[in-house]
Amino acid sequence: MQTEKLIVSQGDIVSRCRAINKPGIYSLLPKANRVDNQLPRFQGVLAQVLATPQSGAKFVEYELEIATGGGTTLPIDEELEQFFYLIDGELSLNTGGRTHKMVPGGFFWLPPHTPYEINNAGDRDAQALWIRRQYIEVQGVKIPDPIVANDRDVPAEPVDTYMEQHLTPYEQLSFDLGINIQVFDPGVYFSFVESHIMEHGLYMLNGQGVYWLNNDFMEVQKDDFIYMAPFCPQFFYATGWDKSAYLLYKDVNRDYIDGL
Ligand code: UGY
Ligand code: MN
Repeated sequence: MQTEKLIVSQGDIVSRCRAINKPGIYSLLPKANRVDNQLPRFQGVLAQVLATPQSGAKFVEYELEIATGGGTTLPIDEELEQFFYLIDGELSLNTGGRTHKMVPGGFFWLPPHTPYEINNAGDRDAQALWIRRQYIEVQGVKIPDPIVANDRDVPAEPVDTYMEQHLTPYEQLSFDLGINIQVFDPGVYFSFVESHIMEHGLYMLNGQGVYWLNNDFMEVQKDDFIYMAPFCPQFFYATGWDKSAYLLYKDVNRDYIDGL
């Protein structure tokens, strides 16, 4: 009986896998196909690795599942700039001698060498995104101060055919990354096919749609992750009945000769 069940599930790979990996072009990593990892400096925390230099990205993005009572065991203090976004649950953040209570939509950006600790004092698991990269300093441009805020306090402005919230103010040259939430009404699609030097880490927060990447169409939904390599042609149609939204990382404001 058990053998029979095993054979049925083994014959079902296609319907259980929407993951696509096209190195140097894009990858789609749905929640169902991700694997949990432990991380040093944390306890009660599982990390799903979404993008790393091994996948061609110039940043690292993780999804963290933080159990009640879990969090950092040592302050995180490293040379990298840090962005953290709380999708669900409650966390406390200690940094700069202050404690901040984080609720869903809460986020922070910290410059290199700004120690912090996080802890889940809530009564359910917390789900968060953690993005880190090497900050590229520019002579004469001051490194920005930390930002601790919630996306409900960030205004949305029209960009192209959709609405966009800038969680980091990427119009300021001091920021070398842009973290935006793009929000689409059902049926909305881009006005043009984008192909640009910036790479993207895209996490679907809500809704669903069809992503078109380098000539491939794929349906995407909440909790999917997409990595887009530089110059990958990209287009999005929002489908379904609710608004769709995703959190989008991109590298900005630097001379690309820095990558040589
Ligand atoms: O700003 C952007 O690059 C953005 N519109 N790209 C995307 O959503 N794929
Ligand atoms: Mn883009």
